[in-house]
Amino acid sequence: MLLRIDHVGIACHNLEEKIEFYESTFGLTVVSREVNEEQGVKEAMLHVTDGPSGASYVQLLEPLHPDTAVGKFLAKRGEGVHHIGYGVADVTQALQDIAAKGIKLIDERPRHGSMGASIAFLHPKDVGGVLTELVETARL
Ligand code: CMX
Ligand code: CO
Repeated sequence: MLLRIDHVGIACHNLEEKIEFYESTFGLTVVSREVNEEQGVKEAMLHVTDGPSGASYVQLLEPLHPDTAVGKFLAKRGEGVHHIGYGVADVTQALQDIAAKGIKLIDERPRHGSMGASIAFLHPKDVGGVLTELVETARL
């Protein structure tokens, strides 16, 4: 069901500072910057590599307000890995298959993610403490 690691989501206080760090330390390149009001984030995707089933990225996330998913996470745990995003061919189908196994979904239906992707989150409590995102890449 999982095609690849699409991205690792990293929570930070200052997006511009973290972009500079990832660029200068690892030589990564920003391919997209977006504000996603629905998810409560200002974010950047940095390209890591291309594989047979698509690309992989680092997703840097700064909260728009303290009372958001990433804002609450930062207050509780500080900066660090926030979630893992896995590539899937069909996010609606994957959600249905995973829900049928009794795993709690955060999103019953896909939402809009970075770069036109359709995304959905699974609850960390049912995935061993890992907030897990499913990503269906936008078709060109
Ligand atoms: N990873 C693992 N556990 C997490 C977590 C995370 N990122 N965020 C919260 N939790 C845990 C908390 O530690 C807490 O555990 P305890 O009950 O043991 O203390 C529990 O989940 C509840 O946490 P909370 O702070 O009360 O937060 P909420 O329940 O309000 O929200 C969650 C938690 C996961 C449902 C919410 O963050 C969410 O809906 N996330 C999905 C959307 C999202 O993260 N969007 C931003 C990224 C967008 C993108 O990738 O494009
Ligand atoms: Co993500």
